[in-house]
Amino acid sequence: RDISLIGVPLQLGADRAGVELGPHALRTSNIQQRLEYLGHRVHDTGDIHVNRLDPCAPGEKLKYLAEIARVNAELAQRVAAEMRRGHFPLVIGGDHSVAIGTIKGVLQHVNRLGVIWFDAHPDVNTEETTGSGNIHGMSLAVMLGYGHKSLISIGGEQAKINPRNVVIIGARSIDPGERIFLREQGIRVFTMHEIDKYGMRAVMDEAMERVTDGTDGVHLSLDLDGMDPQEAPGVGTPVSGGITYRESHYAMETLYESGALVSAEIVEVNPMLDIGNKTARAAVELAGSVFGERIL
Ligand code: DIR
Ligand code: MN
Ligand code: MN
Ligand code: MN
Repeated sequence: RDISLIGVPLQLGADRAGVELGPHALRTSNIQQRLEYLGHRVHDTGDIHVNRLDPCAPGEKLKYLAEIARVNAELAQRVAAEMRRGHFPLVIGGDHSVAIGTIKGVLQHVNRLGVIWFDAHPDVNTEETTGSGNIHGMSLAVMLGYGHKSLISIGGEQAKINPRNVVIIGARSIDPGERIFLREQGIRVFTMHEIDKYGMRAVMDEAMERVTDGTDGVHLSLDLDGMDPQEAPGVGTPVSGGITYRESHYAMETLYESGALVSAEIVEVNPMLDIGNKTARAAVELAGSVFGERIL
């Protein structure tokens, strides 16, 4: 398989320094070599340029909106172009607002897209419900057609995903407004409670059924804070009680086996908050499992 790496050194969506170093950390942790060892051809297309901005006004509800919209519009074009030449787009962030550009780009090629959202958070806030004003907490809502016009219009307003084909895995920090939104949209959320109760195997069985039901492909949105902070401490918003190292790999291995994956992003790795290089290393190891690495 041809895989195109696209780096997005964006931190404006998290409004926290360090996550812009994520692409560099994943590269120096040998993500390219790891995937090439599995037999893939990896094309590193470099980073998308992000402008440095002055801190925005306090209390802002859509912080750094203009630059985040600009970067994601460019990312959507880059992703669409890589898919046009038959490559699998693997976006490395950067904060989770980059999901907007990735998925909008994928939707130029795949009409009905299933989405696996691996995350401690559901990221379904809007301008109305956000407490932080951070756009990385809004990206899944945008993909469902809710949010600021300058974000939902990227790649066309009709480019969105069906809530029936979205699953969230690992959620354990959900804002009050998000709870209402998830219920209204009927999104299947596998919180840590469901993972405890049924186990990752049963969760992935149902998850894969949902995201492949009537779709033409599946996107993986991998936020490293979905993993337990003991395994992935280098994230901006750690929440204890997360997905274990093996459960995470099992989920990635299942995705690979399905053969349905068409695109992916790995986000929220923050080397400035990491212990050693543990989180970037875990991210690269998970990427291995996503692309076919097996123990035996
Ligand atoms: C919180 C945190 N729900 C927010 N979201 C994060 O700011 O909207 N998402 N950290 O990954
Ligand atoms: Mn090629
Ligand atoms: Mn997230
Ligand atoms: Mn998160």
